[in-house]
Amino acid sequence: MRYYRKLRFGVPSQRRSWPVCTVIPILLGVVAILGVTIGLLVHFLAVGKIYHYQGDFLISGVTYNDSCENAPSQISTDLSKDIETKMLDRFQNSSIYKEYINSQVIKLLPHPNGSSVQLQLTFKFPPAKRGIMKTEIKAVLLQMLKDNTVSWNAVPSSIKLMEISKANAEMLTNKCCGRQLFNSIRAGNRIVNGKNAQMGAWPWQASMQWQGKHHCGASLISSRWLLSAAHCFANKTNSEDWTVNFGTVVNKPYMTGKVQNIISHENFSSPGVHDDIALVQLAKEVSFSKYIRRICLPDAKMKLSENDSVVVTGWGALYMNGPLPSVLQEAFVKIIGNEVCNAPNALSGLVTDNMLCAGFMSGNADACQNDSGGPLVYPDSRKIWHLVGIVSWGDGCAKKNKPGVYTRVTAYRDWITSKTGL
Ligand code: 4AZ
Repeated sequence: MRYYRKLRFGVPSQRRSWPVCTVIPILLGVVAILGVTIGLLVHFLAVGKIYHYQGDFLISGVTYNDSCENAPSQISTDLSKDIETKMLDRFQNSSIYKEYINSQVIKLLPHPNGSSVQLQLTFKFPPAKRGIMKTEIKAVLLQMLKDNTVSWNAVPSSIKLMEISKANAEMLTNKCCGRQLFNSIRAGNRIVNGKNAQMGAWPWQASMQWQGKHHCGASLISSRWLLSAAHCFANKTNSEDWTVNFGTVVNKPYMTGKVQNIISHENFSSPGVHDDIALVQLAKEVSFSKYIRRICLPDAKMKLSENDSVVVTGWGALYMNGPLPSVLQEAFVKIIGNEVCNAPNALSGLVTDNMLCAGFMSGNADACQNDSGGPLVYPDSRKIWHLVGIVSWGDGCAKKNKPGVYTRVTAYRDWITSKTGL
């Protein structure tokens, strides 16, 4: 009887213990599924993802030709700048201003009856909004074109918009000159007093390596040619001793190239450092990528003004007779007029019209040993970069009243064409 009772009570008591070891895993399972579902929902509905678009529209009657591979003409720059300014203003004042990241004109190409304008746009929004966003972006662009049918001869009905991958968005600008991977300009002054460059920030910068060691800088100006300083090659004329490295970390290049030919300026003379310019021809064409791109050559007539902001980059000494960095350094410096630079307490008449000075009269930031041959670059109104100087010489590095001296590239524009056809 006692046994029976135990059995009778045993059954329900067993039932009561069943949920403890089974319900917990089930509960955990349900919580996990709920968690994943909520996670997915949040991801789909709330977490922003970056989306890239390519846009195109037509301009009637006027032929523009800016394939972006060479420096744009003033007329192309003016139109592109106007389109970029109005596009930015339109998106920032639209209902999708929070999703807008940036937009730019890539190319202006000749087209039967006029020109075609190629745009690239970037937005950030949750995947659920993909359909509506495309419609809204197109509507904003359409309205912009309707408002500019007269000023640009834009054909609103021609607007096309296509979502593209991140890789394709980067590829749109790979062949362009003077385009950084990210067009972010960070002010910085600490090269002497430079700071580490970001990957892809200065994709035309090359390291000229002599017998496998960094010796000078150079700038990629086409798939086959680099521009550097003649004094880098003065006692090192054999092209087989030289290799060209591209990348941000000097001894970890993205790519290495062999040198076929070095053309130093015929009139280069070492003591006074006149005509300190040289062309380096690669044995093989480089293929442009997001990290390896060319710099735009300035028009021979381009004028710089005193105090214009420019950037010098290189793997040169961190101070006079100091160590070399492994990460590319960048320094934001200012153009200094030749008259100021030639003052008796400064470089006392040694700076010719074919040279330019950049830096600060107070010292601060400057190029130094082994930066020679490297680029001094200037951003135009659209942040497209132009090679205005080649690091050439100086009295020490970042010394008070002794700014860096650069070969003035505009003065050699025709010499470059005569040797390369560029
Ligand atoms: C050099 O020795 C050198 N401060 C290059 C640039 C400057 C000074 C020296 C400019 O190659």
